[in-house]
Amino acid sequence: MTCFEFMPSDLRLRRRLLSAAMLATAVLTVALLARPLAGQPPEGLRKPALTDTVRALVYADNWFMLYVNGQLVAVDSIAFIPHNVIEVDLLPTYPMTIAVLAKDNADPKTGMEYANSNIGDGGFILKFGDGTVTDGSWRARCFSRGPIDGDTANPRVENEPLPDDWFAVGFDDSAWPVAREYSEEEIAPKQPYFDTDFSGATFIWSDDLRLDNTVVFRKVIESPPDGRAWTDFSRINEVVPAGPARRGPRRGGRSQR
Ligand SMILES: [Ca+2]
Ligand SMILES: [Ca+2]
Repeated sequence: MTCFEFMPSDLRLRRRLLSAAMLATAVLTVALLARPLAGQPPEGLRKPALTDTVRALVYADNWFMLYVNGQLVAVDSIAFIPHNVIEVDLLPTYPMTIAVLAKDNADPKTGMEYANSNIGDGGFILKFGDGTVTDGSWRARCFSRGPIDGDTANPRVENEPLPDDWFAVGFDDSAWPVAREYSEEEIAPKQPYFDTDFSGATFIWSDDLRLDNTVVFRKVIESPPDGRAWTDFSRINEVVPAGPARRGPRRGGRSQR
């Protein structure tokens, strides 16, 4: 016989309902605590290694700056010549939004180079270690062109300001034209390009290789082109990484990163 049997029936019913509600609340609380909430970083995320990175190869005629997922990750260290290849390592996160500001060498007032004696050509090519490459599916929008009509005797330029957020992940480029593909013969790249493996990638620019001097390229890579399950380390600073205990300074005084 329980104490409930001495109580009025409606009171016993309320007590039982209250007990059931408390038990259900406890079970739900335990269940919620036992699994990570949506949007929280996974527990035990290991520290990334260089093997988790993709190598980015970029050749621009003449200069570029590269944003990945809204972050500036590379700037061509040589503004004009010699033509060079920039290589950097990236931790990939997908979808991956790539945005590039590319510039041909051109006087902003004439669109010409070499003391306004010549109209130079542009050109851009990119290849990532995950299989990402430039091709005609990229967006390409020209923001500075000249000399208009190729008129070198009376050179004029047309400039448009860049949108403030041209490199942002959520920037709407859907109304932009797609890039035009160019052959190696049309671009005539210099030796550093041939010393680098750009196989599978295609040179791109906007419609006029000679007169379009400042071009923004954008592309969203929805998933790894190589199909590899790349680990997303974008939230590594929100968790304590799993891994061996941190060691003290090595001989020579340099501490482990
Ligand atoms: Ca030009
Ligand atoms: Ca050039």
